[in-house]
Amino acid sequence: MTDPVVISGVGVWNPPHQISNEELVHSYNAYADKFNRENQHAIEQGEMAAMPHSSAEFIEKASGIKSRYIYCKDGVLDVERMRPKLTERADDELSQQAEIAVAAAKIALQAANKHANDVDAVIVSCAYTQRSYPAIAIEVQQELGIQGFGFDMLVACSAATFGLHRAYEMLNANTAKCVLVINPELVSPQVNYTDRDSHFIFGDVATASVVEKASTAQGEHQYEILGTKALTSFSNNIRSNFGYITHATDAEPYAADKLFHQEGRKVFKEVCPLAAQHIQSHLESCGLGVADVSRWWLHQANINMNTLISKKLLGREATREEAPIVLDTYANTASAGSVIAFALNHTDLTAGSTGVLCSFGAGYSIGSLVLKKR
Ligand code: CO8
Repeated sequence: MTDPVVISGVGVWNPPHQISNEELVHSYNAYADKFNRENQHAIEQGEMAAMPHSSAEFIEKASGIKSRYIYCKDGVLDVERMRPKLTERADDELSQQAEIAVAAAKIALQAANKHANDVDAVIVSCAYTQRSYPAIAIEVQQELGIQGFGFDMLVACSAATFGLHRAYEMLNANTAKCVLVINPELVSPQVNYTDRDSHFIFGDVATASVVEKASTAQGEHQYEILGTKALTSFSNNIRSNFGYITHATDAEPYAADKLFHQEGRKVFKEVCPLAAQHIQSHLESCGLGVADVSRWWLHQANINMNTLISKKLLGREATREEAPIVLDTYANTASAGSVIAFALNHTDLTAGSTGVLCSFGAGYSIGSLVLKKR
């Protein structure tokens, strides 16, 4: 008898603070005015460009984002700082990223009806880890009291789906019995809040999923993984040059190129067709077609991208029930977006219903899972 791999529980941990578009735009515009005043002479001489104003209406129309959660609001809206003000923690204190990972893991374990001692592997997979070693996953393992092993993975926008892929393979290879895949997306420290093109895009969150064999699963809502598919194709259109090499190059470690930056239009044009093709061929390889899919848990970078991808797949716009959007409250949460969409919109499907969970973005990277409700 086959014993399929299932996602048996999923959890979302929301940070304590929120920032609306209006608040963000107010502080950005005050920063721009200050910059323009301080550089008035050079701007008038044509030696530098004036900073244009941002607009809450533009942000909502161009992205679907209205608000975002933030781990630490202190400092972000301060025109003298324009970045969160976090306190450095001592080596013997729980790191910020492990703290939010543990919070999400506890919610997922409860949903899966599991205890930490049922778990034997931890994957922390996200866009950034706050240090290289010891791995955040091992710190989480220690904090939760898990026996076994843990490791970190970085795949930007597709970190969550690629992490779930690895868990699926570990279960099928019998190298683990119950895997926690955690996505602590603490991205606000990498946002350039003085950049009009990207200051509004991101929010913080942590998500977690429990992956195990159906024979051990006790969660109320279980989803069998029918198949996984990954694709990467190198692109510089979404990039951050922050890294340890800067210590040796004498470059400014926090210059604009060391933070998130992108060619948003190019990303939009190039990634949408890639993602639609990828999903179509993944469904075919599982012996399914788009008409068999009841729900699309798509990456949450931009509402217009999701509309275009669903139009390419379905020949019409998907309804919000078919393809849920969480961008309005969460913004882009790097790899966690499709997992949030899944976590908040999976309990109502009936047994046998099929759904697609798919991420797309930086790398470029695309990762999908075809799921069936048990
Ligand atoms: N306010 C007002 N006007 C603005 C603003 C603003 N904030 N920004 C731009 N404009 C203006 C522009 O100047 C332009 O004016 P004009 O027409 O006069 O030149 C006009 O608005 C249109 O500008 P764009 O063409 O740039 O606007 P778009 O409609 O393309 O929207 C988006 C911009 C929203 C960025 C859009 O291109 C987009 O979402 N593209 C896809 C981006 C994407 O998916 N990126 C992936 C993100 S990466 C990721 O998901 C994870 C990465 C790792 C995590 C990183 C964490 C920090």
